[in-house]
Amino acid sequence: MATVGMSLTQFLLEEQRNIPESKGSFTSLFNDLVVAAKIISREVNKAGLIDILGAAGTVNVQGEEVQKLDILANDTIVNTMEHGGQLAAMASEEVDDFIPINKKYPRGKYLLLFDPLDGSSNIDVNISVGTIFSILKCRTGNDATTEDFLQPGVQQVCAGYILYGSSTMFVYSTGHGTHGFTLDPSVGEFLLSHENIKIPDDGKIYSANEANAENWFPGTQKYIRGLKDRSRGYKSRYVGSLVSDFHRNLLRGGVFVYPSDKKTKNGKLRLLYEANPLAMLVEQAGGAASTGTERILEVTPTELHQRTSLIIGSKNDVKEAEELWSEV
Ligand code: P6P
Repeated sequence: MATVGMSLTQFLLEEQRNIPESKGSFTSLFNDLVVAAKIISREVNKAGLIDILGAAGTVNVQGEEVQKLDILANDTIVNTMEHGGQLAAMASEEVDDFIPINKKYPRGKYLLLFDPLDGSSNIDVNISVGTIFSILKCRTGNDATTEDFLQPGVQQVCAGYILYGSSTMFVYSTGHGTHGFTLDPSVGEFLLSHENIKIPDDGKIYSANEANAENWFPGTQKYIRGLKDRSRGYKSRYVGSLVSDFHRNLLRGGVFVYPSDKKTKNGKLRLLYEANPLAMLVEQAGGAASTGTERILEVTPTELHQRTSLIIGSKNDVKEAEELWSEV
């Protein structure tokens, strides 16, 4: 029986008891991920104090300038996760190809995909950033290839994010609800603070980068224009950090829209390690996630760093957007 303040590790063990086929391997993998999250949290929270701010000068596969914390977060996850013996391979937003497990370590049956520090361009101005992760089973055993990662989001066995904000939160789902834990630095544990999160069916917040409006397709423009009708009482809230915008809407209700448009035909956000994990979390919380024309979790990926149009949040808001959506 879960109680507020229960540690994430205890909660997971309780949850695993309800999943007959689960062995210790998933729990061991998950606990390694929790350790990585605590290390990244420590570094992100120190960032203002040590000379780690500022771009590292390199450019990642997305063509974006890489901040030093991006590198640290990526390396922390890889180094913490690779020796646990539960992974067949990993994939990171920061790395072109998938990351095989060093031959000196045993391999397992899971695949870990992650955006190590989403929203990193906000680090220098102290806006919250986050790690987003997705866990799949490697269907070909433990000798992974890129194709093993190209599974629709409904195949995820676990998804979650860590939000490094005014407090550090770990939010995850294994398909049995979406649950939130808050780090108590004095104990060094994530403690249950938001059990079985439910997103309101209707929100009063919309999140979109309206500087892109002139490139939006007519359906998007019509949808957002409709939300501006003052009688509907919507507020616009856009941080520019996906995990922050998503987390606020998850708790209060609302919709986040980053559509494909005339300039970015495939959208900006990544399907495998951004849209899919958040889509699993929001559906487990009673919300919805769509490309505008298709349920995010049913999109069959064709490449590792594939982009997607994303509408995600309160189910009735997403439904209204889909009714108006157009791709031209
Ligand atoms: P724009 C950050 O770079 C990010 O990947 C997400 O965290 C965020 O939601 C989005 O891009 C912001 O993009 O084009 O509005 O700056």
